[in-house]
Amino acid sequence: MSDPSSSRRGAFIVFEGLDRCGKSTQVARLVERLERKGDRARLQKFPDRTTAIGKMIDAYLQSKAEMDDHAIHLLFSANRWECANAIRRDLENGITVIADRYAFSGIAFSAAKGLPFDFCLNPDKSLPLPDLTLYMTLSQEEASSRSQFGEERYETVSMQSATRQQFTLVAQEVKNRHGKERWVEVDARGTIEEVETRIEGIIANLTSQGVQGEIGKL
Ligand code: T5A
Ligand code: NA
Repeated sequence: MSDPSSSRRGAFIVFEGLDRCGKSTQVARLVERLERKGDRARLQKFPDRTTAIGKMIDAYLQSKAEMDDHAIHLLFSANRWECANAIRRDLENGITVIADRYAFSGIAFSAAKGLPFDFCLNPDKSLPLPDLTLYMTLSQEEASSRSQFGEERYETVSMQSATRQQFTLVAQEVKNRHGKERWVEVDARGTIEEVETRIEGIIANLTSQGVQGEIGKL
């Protein structure tokens, strides 16, 4: 008899949300928790500021470099493409990949600056499709009160508010094209532990059992 678990692969789980909503905190705790349990998991941060492209993005975000809006948009996407093969390989090898932001940030932030939505969407098409995206929601008042808000380029109230509107369109696009079950909102209010418990409830099955079937395409 064939082992049904052999056809399972790792889950690709993405965390999204506006700046300072607590993504990195939750992603780090999740990966640690999985590893403590003995599961294989890997954190993938976007932008990945360690690559050559990532260093250009970092300089832009810190306002140490200026760039055309289209050009920086394509660099954010290129930064995902340079990581795409490693993500696929890990998923196929049964590793859970947890991403701190992904293409959805790319679309929402660039569209918020006024670039056409379709232009923002196109460069990321065919990237690995997340099995689940957790969109963390927090009011602007609460996000702005968290430490270091305002240090990087997009951390202004007007930019965050425009991005919040674009994320609504991105969510609709994902649900229409890939199914409602792939995009779930998480209330990011409350203590770190309270948010963690909410997240655990949502992803428990995905991380413990893996996923059956091919990796989809964005
Ligand atoms: N971007 C990104 C694009 O324009 N295009 C793209 O394609 C991509 C991928 C950098 C910017 O790049 C843009 C979006 C961004 O503007 P980043 O590197 O993810 O993206 O940004 P960071 O500055 O690292 O992260 P964020 O600002 O988004 O913060 P997080 O990760 O949401 O929040 P976190 O966990 O660092 O927490 C923020 C603070 O709050 C505290 C933490 O201790 C920390 O001090 N905190 C809490 N406080 C109270 N209660 C809780 N529950 C808390 N949880 C965390
Ligand atoms: Na972060």
